[in-house]
Amino acid sequence: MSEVLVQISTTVIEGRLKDIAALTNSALSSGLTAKDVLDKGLMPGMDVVGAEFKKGKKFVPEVLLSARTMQTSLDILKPMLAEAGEKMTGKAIIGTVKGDLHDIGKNLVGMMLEGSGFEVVDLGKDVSPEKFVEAVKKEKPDIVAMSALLTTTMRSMGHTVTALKEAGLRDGVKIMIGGAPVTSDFAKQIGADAYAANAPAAAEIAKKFVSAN
Ligand code: B1M
Repeated sequence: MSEVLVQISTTVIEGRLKDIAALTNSALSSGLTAKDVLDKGLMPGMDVVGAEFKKGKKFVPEVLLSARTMQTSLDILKPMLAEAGEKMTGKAIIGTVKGDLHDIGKNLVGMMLEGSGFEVVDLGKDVSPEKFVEAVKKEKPDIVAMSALLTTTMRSMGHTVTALKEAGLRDGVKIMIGGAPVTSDFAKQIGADAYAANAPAAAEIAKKFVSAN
């Protein structure tokens, strides 16, 4: 594999934010495509970060730095990917549910999804069921990802599933939920399709959902 792609992977793994733009530009000027940089440089790097996080070898601040490093490169690549009509893995909308202002975990999940090739529409925090419904109508995503960090706001996840059902949109999307107080049992209880314990798990589950389509 091209040396510069190996360097890009390593730079993501090590979270060397200041080096990634120059490396991305150098890969592109050497004739590699934006898709090469994404598939053979950024994604393999982020896969390693996800695996190390799962094993407890990397911690949240390091993962965030790697995700930001990847994001910086993606910002350069995105217009080229769009121009080349490259198909993304899928489309996801993500938000922290109504009443909840915690967004660090949600941002991490969003970045991991982007690192797995998803187009991510981030609705932000304190997102009402109605806003999720509007966004599903407008964006037509494959995945709806919800985050909640408070026991008091978890119930809004259920309200969102109900609102999507009432709007006739439930069957067109896969619904994933996560956040510290959330469990797999709770996901079943509210009729979500999956619970993800952390950002790499969310990305893995989302990839499985779209590849099963
Ligand atoms: Co708040 N807070 N907070 N807080 N806060 C907690 C969550 C709390 C556990 C602290 C405590 O009491 N020990 C507690 C909740 C108790 C409960 O309900 N069980 C709490 C409380 C009570 C509150 C307030 C009510 C405090 C007050 O004002 N009295 C208030 C509520 C405000 C509101 O939301 N309406 C409040 C406010 C805040 C700050 C604004 C100060 C700040 C948030 C800043 C921000 O997010 N921009 C804050 C913070 C930072 C925390 C703690 C310290 C850290 C949360 C965090 O970012 N963790 C937290 C205590 C703790 O967890 N140690 C706490 C790091 C993050 C990477 O992890 O979000 O769990 P996490 O995300 C993980 C997974 O959960 C999963 O993947 C992520 C990465 O692997 N995941 C998903 C998350 N979302 C996912 C979505 C998915 C999949 C996976 O979709 C498919």
